[in-house]
Amino acid sequence: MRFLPFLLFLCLLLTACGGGGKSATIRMKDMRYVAQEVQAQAGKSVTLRVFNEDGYAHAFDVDGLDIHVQLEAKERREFIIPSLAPGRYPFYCSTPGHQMAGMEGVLVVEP
Ligand SMILES: [Cu+2]
Repeated sequence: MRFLPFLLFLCLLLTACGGGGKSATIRMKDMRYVAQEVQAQAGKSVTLRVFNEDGYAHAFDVDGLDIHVQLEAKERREFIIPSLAPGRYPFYCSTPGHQMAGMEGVLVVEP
């Protein structure tokens, strides 16, 4: 039972970390972003979960947040952004031809 205080502490820590932030899921499917507009709140940490549901690779690019990553088929990635300034952050897939085919969206951060 001597681990109990540690476990309680861990629970509190996880609650504290998880309580303030919000998460947003961005799914890629059939050569597009399933939700083309994703909302977040300014000044709070946001966890962006990006999931490539397609059977081929995509990219996830947000110039305004300096995010540029490749996602293999069925790959998931998570980005924790400590604090966002209000505004619109367009995202797109930089794999050649994909943005032209409609792979773009925007992260809207409300004040
Ligand atoms: Cu793509």
